[in-house]
Amino acid sequence: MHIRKKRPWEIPEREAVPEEVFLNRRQAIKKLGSWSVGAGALAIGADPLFGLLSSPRVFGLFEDAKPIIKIPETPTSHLYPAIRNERFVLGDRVLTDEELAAKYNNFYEFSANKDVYKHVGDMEPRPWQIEVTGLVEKPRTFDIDSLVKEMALEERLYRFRCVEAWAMAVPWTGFPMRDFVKKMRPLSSAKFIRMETFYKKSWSPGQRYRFWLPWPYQEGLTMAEATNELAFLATGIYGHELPNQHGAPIRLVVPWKYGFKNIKSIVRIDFTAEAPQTFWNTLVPNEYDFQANVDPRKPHPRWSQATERLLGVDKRVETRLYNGYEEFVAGLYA
Ligand SMILES: Nc1nc2c(c(=O)[nH]1)N[C@H]1C(S)=C(S)[C@@H](COP(=O)(O)O)O[C@H]1N2
Ligand SMILES: [Mo]
Repeated sequence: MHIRKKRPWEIPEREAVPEEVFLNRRQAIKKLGSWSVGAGALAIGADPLFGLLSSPRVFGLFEDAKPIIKIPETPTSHLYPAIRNERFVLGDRVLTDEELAAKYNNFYEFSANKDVYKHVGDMEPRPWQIEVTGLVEKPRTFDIDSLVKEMALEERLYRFRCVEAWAMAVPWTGFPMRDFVKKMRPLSSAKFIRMETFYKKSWSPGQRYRFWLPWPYQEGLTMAEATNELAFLATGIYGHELPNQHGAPIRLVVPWKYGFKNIKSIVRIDFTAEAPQTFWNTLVPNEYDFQANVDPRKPHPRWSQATERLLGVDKRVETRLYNGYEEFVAGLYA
């Protein structure tokens, strides 16, 4: 095990701040909130005033007395942070600020704008089950915490590139999709893996009001892609469990593909013989194909993909083929 310096986002998790306390102390919080901006990553919960309260863990900046980052207290919380796998390094960029990543999301179930974090409050990441169906030896339903206990968690730093031409770099915690596929013993007839997000209108303004969209969100990979070393099922980010806006309690991370392939809040994993439908391909087939590999030479019909804007950085950088993961995945597409 490596001994390393504490990273800025590894601030100890602080205890809770129930909403009514915040509402009562709205003015004080506003002051603390602006003070926190100057203090960078320092958590508002670090104030001893708030240290007495408990669960769920909440930290970061506050807006209108609402936490931006809310971490559930769960039976597997003690497994975070996990040991970093040093094979995956960023190389050409630094990690994105945690709060920036938590405020600039795509999650159509909650919002079509970059204010997802304001609308995820009704979603409950526990209890949570993941149904594994289709062409496997033994279909099975996992409780999220038993699944996490069965897999070996690790941390990986990955670049991440949205099709909208912004990019970030974050530390994910989770396990290789390959390990999960092996555990399920797919039949030889299984050629694809289809994944599905929750369909629950009481949580999701998108599913209530944009009811004509092809819910639930679904995505897919070929079996070769799903068993590539890079394909990752993330249950955490920045050294703790995923907050809702990042796809709690489990989401896909395939860093050589555009962001929309990285399906969030998975409830079903289905092994299939045929290529599955996907949410974005169903909606706009000429703009979002099944493969969706990052490729600077292939423009989106409405914009160039040659460069990208790094969140929190004032300049654009050149987009790399397969988002810079050529050595891992080029063989898949030869
Ligand atoms: N269920 C679901 N998963 C989703 C999306 C979505 O709208 N719904 N958006 C995708 C897109 S377009 C991107 S860029 C990433 C964003 O992940 P992040 O918000 O954690 O950065 O989530 C992907 N996964
Ligand atoms: Mo995206």
